[in-house]
Amino acid sequence: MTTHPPSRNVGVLRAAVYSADGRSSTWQQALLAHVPDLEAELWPEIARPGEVDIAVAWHPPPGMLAALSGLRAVFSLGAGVDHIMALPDLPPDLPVIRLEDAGMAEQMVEYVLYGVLHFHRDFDRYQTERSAALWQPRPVRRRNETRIGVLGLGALGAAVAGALSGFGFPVVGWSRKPRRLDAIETAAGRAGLKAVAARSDILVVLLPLTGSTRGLLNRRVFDRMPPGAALINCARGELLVEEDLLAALDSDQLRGAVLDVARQEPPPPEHRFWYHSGIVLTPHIAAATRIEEACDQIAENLARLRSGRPLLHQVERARGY
Ligand code: NDP
Ligand code: OXD
Repeated sequence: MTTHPPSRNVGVLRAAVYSADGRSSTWQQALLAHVPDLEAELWPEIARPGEVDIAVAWHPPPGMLAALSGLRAVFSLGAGVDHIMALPDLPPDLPVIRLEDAGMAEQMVEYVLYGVLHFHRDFDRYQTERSAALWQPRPVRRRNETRIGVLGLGALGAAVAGALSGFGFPVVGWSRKPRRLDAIETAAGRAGLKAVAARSDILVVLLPLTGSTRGLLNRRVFDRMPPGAALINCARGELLVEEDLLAALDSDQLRGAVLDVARQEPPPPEHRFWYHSGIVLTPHIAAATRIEEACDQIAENLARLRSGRPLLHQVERARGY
């Protein structure tokens, strides 16, 4: 159920901006350049918190939304909104807006293609053999012999599935509701997940983190995958039961994993993700928000907010994404 923000006849909109990655000022300047009649202040230096209309945030600290008592919407500076949905002070009816693509789909396609080729062309095995000074060419598989499953067929998953399929890999995609995509087999629901896992030599994860997806990548899924299959998780660390992945790698049920995310970021120094030979670990860089595209989306939504029209890319609070 999407809710419409109340229309209010305001000339100037007031925004509170906060980005936990230290780029709050960059966002503030970009928003001011894109949106006429916007007053944007940096959290927590807000002159009249009760008169702020919108929060624009990446990982807002607890207490920020509660202090902005007149908020009409909160905008995520990323595609994911789990950092907002988890806030204990998130008002139940406040519209939560996410970014859709905003330059991320193209980067995500590149990241996943790298991961897929890592396993498809045996770069993981050559890397291991190199440390033993082993010079051992392997036969090259055809693309149609490496089956790929893509979990999540939204803005990013559908772009990735389409690109891999266009490249000649057989792709099956999985979503919550049944979806149709050109030239891509699709499945939905829990039974669909079992079937997708069973036929994925490489499983790519592009699901949002919600109550239904937390811990979804676990031993049961890994046991269903073909022996020697691989995982690419570029969504959220909490989707994965990390101990189950490590056990699956140690027993050779899985051959390797490319991970852009972890339950704790960065993982603590002693975490096995840092030094496990079967894991490629990157610091949450698969796809970064492009500021220009993001500001265009926010500007369009602020024009809608002013005129009382429904906002774009609004999260369905009940389903969590
Ligand atoms: P979307 O909301 O566009 O798509 C989400 C997809 O996941 C939809 O296809 C949806 O199904 C599916 N889905 C959600 N819940 C379930 C479920 N319980 N069972 C099956 N399918 C489900 O998200 P995006 O594509 O924009 O982004 C996906 C995620 O990628 C983000 O939430 C974020 O966590 C992560 N991300 C990571 C980045 C990085 O750099 N590592 C960068 C950007 C995003 P349906 O189609 O039926 O609705
Ligand atoms: C996002 C991310 O959700 O970068 O946009 O993780």
